[in-house]
Amino acid sequence: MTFMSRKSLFAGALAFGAALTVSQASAELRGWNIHVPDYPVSVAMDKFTSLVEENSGGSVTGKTYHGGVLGSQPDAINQLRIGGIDFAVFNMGPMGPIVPEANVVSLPFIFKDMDHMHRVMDGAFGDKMSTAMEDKGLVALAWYDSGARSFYNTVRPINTPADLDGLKFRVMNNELFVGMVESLGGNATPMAFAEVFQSLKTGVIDGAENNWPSYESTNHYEVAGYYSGSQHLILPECLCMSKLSWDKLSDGDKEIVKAAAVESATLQRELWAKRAVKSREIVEAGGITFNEIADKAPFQDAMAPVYEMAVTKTPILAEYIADIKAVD
Ligand code: BDP
Repeated sequence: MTFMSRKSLFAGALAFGAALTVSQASAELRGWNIHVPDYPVSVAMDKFTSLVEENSGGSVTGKTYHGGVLGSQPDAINQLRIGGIDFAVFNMGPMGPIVPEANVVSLPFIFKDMDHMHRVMDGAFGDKMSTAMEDKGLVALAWYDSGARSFYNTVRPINTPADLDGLKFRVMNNELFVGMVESLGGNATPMAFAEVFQSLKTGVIDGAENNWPSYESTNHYEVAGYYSGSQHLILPECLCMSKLSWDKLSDGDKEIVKAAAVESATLQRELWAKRAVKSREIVEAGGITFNEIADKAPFQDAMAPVYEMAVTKTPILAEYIADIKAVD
């Protein structure tokens, strides 16, 4: 064998190797996630992909890109719809601008507590929501937890709506959340999750709202030390797949993916409950000032215009609100 032919053989082998890598890479499902790798959502998403890989004998593989490296949530929802990413865990809050029916779970105080939210989402209502999402190119595989969101800020404890007066709060991308803060007398600005820490630090905003684990994992507690237990939003999160990616799976693989998603949600909910306790301990040890809100009625009463705005824009929400209220 001449030197030349050995060289071309080597080049051919390299090209073959590269082609293999490319086709393997394109077969791997890409997952978007906003959270740091040790967050309950992240650990559960890793469980999801490992179950899928194991149970499909490696014919379906996936990798989740944690920490929001694939972009902000509103962008990622659109990317998922066009198949730019294959799966993701989305908070249902920023889902409303794409799936108007989803706004029902973004109505403040709509759920009595986490257990009520589970009963609703795990029942017939969850299926209704999935259908509405599927019409928009999003296949809802399972529902994850994200606790209850409360207000926090750099200035003072919030005990009554009047305490929001003059304060500017970051909200997730949904006009309902702007309405929510403004109906309480504060100012609101939608902003990407990744920008909140710096904006709190530099005073671009005075506060935000989130659950204990996100308040802790983002270090927001280090710069906004007043956390007030308003618990105004209990938002489920969705492990979703792009309908375009879903439709490419065989029936057998669909079953495997769905079962893995449901199993990952069970793990996520267990991890969530533990992390909520741990995160609260961390931030309290870190010196934050926490206050319970003794009387939440003025906050709830102030939400009437938000409900009205939502129903006027999407009349079917009246029926959805009744569905949720009918679940004990
Ligand atoms: C967290 C949610 C995450 C949201 C984030 C936010 O898990 O999906 O992006 O809040 O406030 O609790 O943007």
